[in-house]
Parts: sequence; structure tokens; C-alpha cells
Amino acid sequence: MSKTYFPNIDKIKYEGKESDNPLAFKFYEADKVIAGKTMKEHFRFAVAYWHSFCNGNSDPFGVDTRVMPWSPAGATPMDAAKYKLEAAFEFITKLGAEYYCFHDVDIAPEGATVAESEKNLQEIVGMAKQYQKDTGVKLLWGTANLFSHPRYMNGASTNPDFEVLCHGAAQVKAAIDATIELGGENYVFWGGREGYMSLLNTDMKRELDHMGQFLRAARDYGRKAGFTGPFLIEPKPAEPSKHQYDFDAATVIGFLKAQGLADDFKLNLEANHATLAGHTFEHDIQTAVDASMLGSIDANQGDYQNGWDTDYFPHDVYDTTKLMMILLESGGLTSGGLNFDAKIRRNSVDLEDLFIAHITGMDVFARGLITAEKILTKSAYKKMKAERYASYDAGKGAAFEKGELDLVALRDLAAENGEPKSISGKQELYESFLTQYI
Ligand code: XLS
Ligand code: CA
Ligand code: CA
Repeated sequence: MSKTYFPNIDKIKYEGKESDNPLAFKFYEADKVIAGKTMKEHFRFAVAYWHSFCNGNSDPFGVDTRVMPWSPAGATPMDAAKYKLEAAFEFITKLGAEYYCFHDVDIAPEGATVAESEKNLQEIVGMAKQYQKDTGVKLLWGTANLFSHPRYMNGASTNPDFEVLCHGAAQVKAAIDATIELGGENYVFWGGREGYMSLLNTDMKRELDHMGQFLRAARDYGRKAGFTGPFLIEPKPAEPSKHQYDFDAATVIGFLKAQGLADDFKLNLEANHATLAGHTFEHDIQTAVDASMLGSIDANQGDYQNGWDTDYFPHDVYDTTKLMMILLESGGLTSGGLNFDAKIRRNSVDLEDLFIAHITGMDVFARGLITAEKILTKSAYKKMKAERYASYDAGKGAAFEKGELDLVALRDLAAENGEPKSISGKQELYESFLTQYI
């Protein structure tokens, strides 16, 4: 690296929970083995290019507050993209994350024509490939931004204007090519504007069929071009659209099955999106796990006081513990990882704040993993949950599960057995395990 953008920060090390060094891990020990895998293998942490290196902390009420030394005034868009790439690899390497994720326009500027955009992207991808080789950092997923450019104001693949859809296709083709070139392990679709602002001007069925057709075309292209990883859809109920078609995990699973896409697509689930949909994050994760469709995770958290996508860095150990319990019980992530789709606050303007945010995020997952493993192995949690359903393990309950009892047979059992005894759900006891083992 020719230049350093974080001159006062060295490689982040594990120092243990007694350390007062804000630039050290307290719980995340990359090579520590828990439940048969190293922490690094469990998490597969990724840095989100857009929040970390493109976003200067602006919000709808004010301009950037954060100084980004990799974006000097007066640089040409391509030069700025090169500095940004250099800074990104310095940051990711010093942090010790294994992966990164990007949108096409995060890494390379759009040109005046489709061909110019493709050329810009290819040039930066060539450089990124070299950085990946030099540092060992890998690409978790690539995606195309089909929501920022004004042409996408009515959607991309669900746009009523076919010409806009074609532009979306051009971007997705180039982004899939870039992902393949960089050895990306997944390819993501997030459709922030695939939805509507008013149903009055919207043919919902036609738009959903267009989205299915578009995704089949993308899948066919990707497979032909040699992409073997999963395609992922990232649900979100709203924002920026009033109603987004990919509302939540269950909606997307239904859509993928209806559109014949279930073999090639899985889900990329984001915590703050699940809570916006009125679920807990665990709910959406469990829904995807049960459908064998959990692909990857965008790690962040929302805010209890407001109803928008705050993209906070995760810092709640109870939440990460519950998530890690599900991941441990279901065998964990395979091609996916934990991507910090999170941003520092508007008033966090020191260069080190980006490090501190990621360190805390990695630590809170590490502590969640340590706690989850203890609950699963030391507490009565698993036994209690299994016993709760024991009436289906044998006898008539087992016969019901096998489909051997009709409605009349069930009625006769009710008549014969009389009023069932009342059995406690023990929720408070389950909750106490979290407090006990954290
Ligand atoms: C926005 C989404 C977006 C996707 C990638 O809310 O989280 O950043 O992860 O397009
Ligand atoms: Ca996301
Ligand atoms: Ca988000």
C-alpha cells in the first residue's frame, strides 16, 4: 500500500475482557474453537463498503459530517474510487475481517453510457482482485444498486417502463461478472424500489411476474457465466418504497417457490429489516432455517424508539445470543457470513470510530456465541424444549404426526381423555438462562 489512511491504528488484537484499550477485541478471538469451529469460521465477518467508505454521515436533514481522507476534494471520480479501494483494504486488513461486500456503484462510478459504466467497473475490479490477492480478504457478495439513480424511481425489474428494466439488467449483468471475477461467494438482490407508493397506479401481479422473469434471466446468465454460489434476496417491508414486495422472509420464500427460483435462491436477512416488518430478527432467521433457505446475514440493529432503518452497529448481547443459538442448532452459515450493514452515527466523526464500531460488533457476536454454546450445553434448555412436545413422540400423538388420524379420530380422543391438564410454558425460566449464562 502506497499510502495510509488510518496512520495511528495498528492491526486490531485480542486483549481479553479486562483490557481498557478501545482498539482491541475483548471477546473475539479469531482462532478460538467453540462448538467445533473457530470463531472466524462461525462468523465469516464482512465489512459493508457503502456505509464504511462511501457514506459521510449525511442524513435527510444535513450534509456530510465525517471527513474521509480517501475522498479528497477535486479528485476525478475514478481517482476517488481508487483511493477508496486502497483505504477499504487497509481498514479491512487492520480490523481482521475476512470479507467485504459492495454494490457496483460503491466501488466504481457510473459512466455516461452502459459501456462506460462497464469499463469503469472492470478497471476497479481488476485492482480489487490484486488487493484481494495481496491481503487474503475475500468477497462475500456483490450486488447492483438499482435504487439510487433517478431512473429507478418507479423500480427496476418492477418498473412499468420496460426500458428502465433493461438498464437494471445491464447493471446486474456487470455486477454478476464482477462478483465472478472476484470469487464472490454469493450474489445479492435487494429491491428497495421493487414495490409501490400507491396501489392506485400499480398492477401488482404484472410487476411481481416481471420481477420473477428478471430474476430467472439473471440466474440463467450467472449459471452460464460460471457462478456457482447462491443468489440471495434480502427482504425489507418498506423504505424507500411504501410497500416493498420482498416484505419479510416468509413472503420471499413464497415468492421464490411460486416463481420456480427456490433451488438457486436463498435469503440474506437483515436484523433491522425484520424488526421493521414487525418480527424479531430470530423469527425471520428461524423461518429461513426451517425452509433450508438461510443464505447470509446483514448484522445490525434497529432502535426501539423509532420505526425506520437506523442501521445501528449491533451492540445487544441478548439479541446476538438468541441468534447464535439458532445458528448453532441449525449447523450455522455455509456460503454466507455476517456483514456489518451498519453505519456509525452522524456525530461519530473520528477516524477511529469506524474501527470501534466494528470491534464492538464483532465482540458482541463473540460474546453471543460463547453464551449460546453454554446455554445449549449446560442448561436445561434443550431438554425442556424437547419435553414440551413429548406428547407427539409416541402413541396417538406420533400417529397424528404421521397423518394416521382423521378429524373424527381426534374428536373421539378428546371425548375419551377429558379435559387436558394445564402445562406451564415456562417462558420466564427460558429467559433466565440468557441472564444466567451471559
Ligand atoms: C438497505 C439494504 C441494502 C442492501 C444491499 O436497506 O440493507 O443496503 O443490503 O443493497
Ligand atoms: Ca442490508
Ligand atoms: Ca438496512
